[in-house]
Amino acid sequence: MKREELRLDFGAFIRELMRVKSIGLVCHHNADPDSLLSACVLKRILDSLKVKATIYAPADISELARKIMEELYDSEVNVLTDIKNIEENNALCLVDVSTLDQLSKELKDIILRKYRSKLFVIDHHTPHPDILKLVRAILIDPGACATGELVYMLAKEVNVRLDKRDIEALAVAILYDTKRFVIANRNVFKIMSEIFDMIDYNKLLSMFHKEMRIDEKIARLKAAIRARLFRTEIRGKEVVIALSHVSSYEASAARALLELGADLAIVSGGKKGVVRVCARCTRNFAELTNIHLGRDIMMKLGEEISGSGGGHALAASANGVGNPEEALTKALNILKMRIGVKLKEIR
Ligand SMILES: [Mn+2]
Repeated sequence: MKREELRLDFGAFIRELMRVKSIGLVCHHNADPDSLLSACVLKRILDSLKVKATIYAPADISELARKIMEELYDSEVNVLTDIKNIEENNALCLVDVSTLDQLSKELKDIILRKYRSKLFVIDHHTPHPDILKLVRAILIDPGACATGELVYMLAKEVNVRLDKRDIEALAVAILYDTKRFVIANRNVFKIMSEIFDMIDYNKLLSMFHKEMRIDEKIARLKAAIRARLFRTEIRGKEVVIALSHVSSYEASAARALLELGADLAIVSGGKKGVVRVCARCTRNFAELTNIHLGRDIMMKLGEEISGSGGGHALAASANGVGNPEEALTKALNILKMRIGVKLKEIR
């Protein structure tokens, strides 16, 4: 199957699924709410069509996804994290998976050995060609915001009535993948308007809330108290940089400093000679300075602290040995070299 042949044919997809006696629905590595809840609702659709479906989350389930699934379905939906019996299924359907690399090596081998032309995919990412060579039927729309969106449309197209829990599960999948509608499209709002009277919107939103551990709260507050601040002007725009240290929760502390107003936050931490440094910056800072935190700061810092570092443009970290305050000074020096303008410390 070629890329050009991606077109949404709900009828054909379900017809092919109904020819299968038993199917394993496979979530991606560290299954998120979109992957897991889409699989749950897809199973309920298949149940009502008398197709035996089993859900697998072989490389585990994210904490949030598990929590929400339990809140919605109690213990009614069974998800297997063990794949020892997965080959009993006549076919597999990958849910929210766009490349076999999102699965374990073991499962990838099983698919390549046993499920050529017996693979289904329902997903909203651009598929990797490795998958398209193996599929029997697909429902892939890279323009969709969540797999939950496609599962909802599938249920509607094949006239399967979903109950309140299923509708809420799909709403959560959509809320999660759209970052509460920050990334959305017309169809997302259309679906939400269709289901809005059936869901308890505030309850669903509150499911995303996770109470922070007391240690994490304290680490964030200590990072704020101890922060050294620098200001500078880059291409006519003033920015503020915060440096701090904590004993744990460096990443969370760096995010907290950004939320408080820093354009760049670097937080070091660690105990017993092991040191970890995390950096976070705003997109605005990255664009102004052309600094990629992983490549330009943390990779170098990793070398300097006899460890390794790297990451993304806006979020990166380094691990090594030494003391957290020295590591911070090293990070500051790398930054000074790279930024090319004077940093003035705010006293
Ligand atoms: Mn997704």
